[in-house]
Amino acid sequence: MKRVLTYGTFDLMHYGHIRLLKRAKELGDYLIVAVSTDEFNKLKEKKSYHNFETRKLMLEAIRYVDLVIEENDWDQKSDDIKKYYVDTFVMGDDWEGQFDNLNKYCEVVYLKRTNGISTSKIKKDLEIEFKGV
Ligand code: C2G
Repeated sequence: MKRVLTYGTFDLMHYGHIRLLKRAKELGDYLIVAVSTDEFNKLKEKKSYHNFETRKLMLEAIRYVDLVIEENDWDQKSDDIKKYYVDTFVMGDDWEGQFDNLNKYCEVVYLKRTNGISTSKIKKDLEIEFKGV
């Protein structure tokens, strides 16, 4: 069984996230997603619309996802790779090169980011659409 691991905030789940998760799953048989806790989001200077529990619930409902774990800090990745016997670590290519150090533990794959969609774009578009409503 080939095990794949990825990390993220996954706020306001959109098709860019879904496409990433789909392609990550296609690299193996079992996909683990580490979702940033609200506390870690503060460290990432990300304010998410949905809290951790909701983002975890939404990820668990996605057919490509087999297990959702917490992401609490930047440095847990190598421990997670060992703990879950991960074969492939995956991130979108906006992170290209940032996690190459993990290739001493497992394969590192960067997948093309989906253009034209992002959580911040959704927030901005809605702000414009509903300004003054
Ligand atoms: N993503 C994508 N296409 C988009 C938006 C996001 O492929 N249009 C990918 C990102 O590249 C990332 C994943 O979806 O691999 C989750 O994106 P975010 O929730 O924005 O995660 P991020 O804030 O990048 O956190 O330790 C790693 C961090 O937790 C990653």
